[in-house]
Amino acid sequence: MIRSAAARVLFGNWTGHSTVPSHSLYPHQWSWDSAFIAIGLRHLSPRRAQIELESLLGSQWSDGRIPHISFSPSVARDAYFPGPDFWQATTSGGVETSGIIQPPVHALAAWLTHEAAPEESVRRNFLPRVYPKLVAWHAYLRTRRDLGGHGLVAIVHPWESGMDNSPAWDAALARVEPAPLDSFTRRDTDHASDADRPTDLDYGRYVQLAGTYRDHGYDDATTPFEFALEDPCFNALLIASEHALASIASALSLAPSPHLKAAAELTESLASLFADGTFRVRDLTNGELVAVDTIAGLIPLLVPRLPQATELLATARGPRFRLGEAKLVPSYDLTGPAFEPGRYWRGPSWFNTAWLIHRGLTTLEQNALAEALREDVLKLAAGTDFAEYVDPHTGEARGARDFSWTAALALDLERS
Ligand code: 2M8
Repeated sequence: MIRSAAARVLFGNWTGHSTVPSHSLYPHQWSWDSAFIAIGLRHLSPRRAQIELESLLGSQWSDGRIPHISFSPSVARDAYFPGPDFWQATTSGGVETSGIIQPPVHALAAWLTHEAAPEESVRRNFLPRVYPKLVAWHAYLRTRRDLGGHGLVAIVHPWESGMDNSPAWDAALARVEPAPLDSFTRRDTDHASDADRPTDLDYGRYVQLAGTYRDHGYDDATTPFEFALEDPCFNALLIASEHALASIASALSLAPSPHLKAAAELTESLASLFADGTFRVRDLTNGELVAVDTIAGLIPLLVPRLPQATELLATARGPRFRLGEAKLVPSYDLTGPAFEPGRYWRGPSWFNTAWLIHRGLTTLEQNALAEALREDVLKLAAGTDFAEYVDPHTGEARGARDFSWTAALALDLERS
């Protein structure tokens, strides 16, 4: 049942070479969405899953970065804000893109896509074609984005975290002078309730930060970043993806050791973000850890052989996130002062983070918890028409419906 409903969503959102997260709210190709989508698509069409990732890699910049949006030329230029006219970025291959990035789930997705149908992968020469691009992507992150010199990647915009209006960004964002509200027109609130989306003040600051980066040619060495933070989710996903690159290298008869070394170094550096039983964001403006607990701090559960796993699992099960009792896993501390059950990344539960936590629980052999979470994902995805996110207390649908990664990841868990 869920398989055919999820397939309907994914085929409906397919554009011929990639999948939009949602035709109404997000009508282009998004970076980490495509990775999650491939993880589900591989069960319907391994070939399509490969093409999804290959088309995203087709928008890679010459410096190695994978932009967070690859714009579709067949969609109206003002259908989404900020669109191609705002970002003013075109690759040497002529693809219009944004200039910021999103969390690096891609190598993990590529490996899982290969594993789903190794023969089709070999026939299409999938791994040899994507491997060098994924290596260049990670090299960009580890060299150009280690802005704090701690051996961790820094994000320079809240959108780069994928968790746009997370309360973890509030203090850093408060220092940013917002762009005037009459200088841009939001499109998101045409398609989703104002109460489910970031505020206008947040948007003014997002626009300001993106505009500064753009006006400095997206140059990481010369942009005066007002917002630069080390995010545990982003770095944990890089570690998981380095492990995946090691598997890909082995499959190609190449040495896995550089990737295992990178994963070990990153895991050691990640330890410097551990405080109060969880991983926290480091604000590079003052060097301090931000005492705000979000789902980002729990994502390191999926890091193989994580030294802090036992404590982190206790935090996930405790009053802040109530893993096993709440619907999926809340995006923000249920006891925190900024908690809002319906507003985007400030409390609601998301399906991609549930999938990542499920992967962590499986790695840790927490089978009962993993199975309960898997059942919750399947029930809520089917029962909400594949909502973008849900209220963590009631499971009520929020944001877009027929949302691609919800369908893809439910499909993946249905098969696991
Ligand atoms: C949301 O972010 C975009 C900006 O990138 C937006 O609000 O317009 C986030 O949930 C992000 O994680 C996601 O990749 C994107 C598309 O689904 O939407």
